[in-house]
Amino acid sequence: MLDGKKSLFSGMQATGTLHLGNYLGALKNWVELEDEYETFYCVVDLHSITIRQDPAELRRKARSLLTLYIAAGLNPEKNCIYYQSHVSAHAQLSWILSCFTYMGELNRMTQFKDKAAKHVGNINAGLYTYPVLMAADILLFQSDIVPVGVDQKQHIELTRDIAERFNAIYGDVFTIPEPYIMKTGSKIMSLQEPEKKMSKSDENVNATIFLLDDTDTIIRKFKRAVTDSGNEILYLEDKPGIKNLIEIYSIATGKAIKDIEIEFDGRGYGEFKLAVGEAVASMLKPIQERYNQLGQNKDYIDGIIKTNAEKADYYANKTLRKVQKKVGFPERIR
Ligand code: ATP
Ligand code: LTN
Repeated sequence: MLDGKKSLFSGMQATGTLHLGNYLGALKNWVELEDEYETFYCVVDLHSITIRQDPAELRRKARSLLTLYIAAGLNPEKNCIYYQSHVSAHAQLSWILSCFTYMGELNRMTQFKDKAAKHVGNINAGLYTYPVLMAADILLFQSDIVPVGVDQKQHIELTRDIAERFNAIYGDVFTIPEPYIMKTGSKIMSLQEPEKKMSKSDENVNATIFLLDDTDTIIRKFKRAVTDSGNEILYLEDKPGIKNLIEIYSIATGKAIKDIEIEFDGRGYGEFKLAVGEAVASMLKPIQERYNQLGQNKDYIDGIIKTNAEKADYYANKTLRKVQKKVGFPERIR
């Protein structure tokens, strides 16, 4: 809760280009929450450097991501969209919370295990304490909910544990956040290996639909999507390839899964894949057009970056000051 209104925080890393999983699992759902919540959507550039980045590329990608947030429909007048590195309270609270997080807890984080396995040459302490910084992000804004894909659930559970531990010692300092995960779209699978989630860092480009892919590329990737044995369009657990495509088509068109099965009864995989590709391309087209327009409007984006960082900084520091006082840091003399 912030100033009597429910609040929420979510973020994405400024690495790679956004893909359909990021959009359907997270971003698309964010757009519907602006009236009910005080919202904070962050480009989490501090998290990005847990993997080695090229500085110029990181800056470019961070700006592109922030622009995509707006292009996807987040109104920057209503939603606070900003860079994590512009609000120093994130790093400050993260340090304090790291003193309330056990190594045993961090050892259990599956994202750490996955990333450590992928980057054996650079298993740095930041990669390990990544979830603590994420807890700081969420708790700074007294978030009631955190809209994410299902892969982030474990991090939010840890955030709750840290917040409860802190509150048990110092009183009611933090709101305890709930994960907000959609039933459909919260885990979009790779088009090439449908038992793996769609990911930015997949080496096979055909596995992932990027939000800025053009129509031909999107259709080509869907045509090449790996499907299961058989030829029927049915939503079944043991047919992960076609199940994933049905789910994507359902969200892209707003049609119910049952109706899709009826619509494509007897029509075969080839025809269905083309329909999915076309539906996704037309869902993404307006976002791409808006993204290109916004890219030409430097002053407008700069203005948003400035004013929203100030707003985020104000709320974040309110919580940070409270925490600093609770743990016993001396008050500032003004
Ligand atoms: P990487 O593949 O490099 O680990 P990522 O694609 O998982 O990156 P993140 O920046 O970690 O991207 O995730 C941003 C948001 O998108 C999070 O809320 C995450 O849960 C969601 N998300 C990521 N992948 C998927 C997916 N395949 N399906 C649904 N949601 C997803
Ligand atoms: N770890 C998240 C990104 C992230 C985030 C957050 C999401 C960083 N801080 C706070 C929600 C709330 C990911 O998607 N990989």
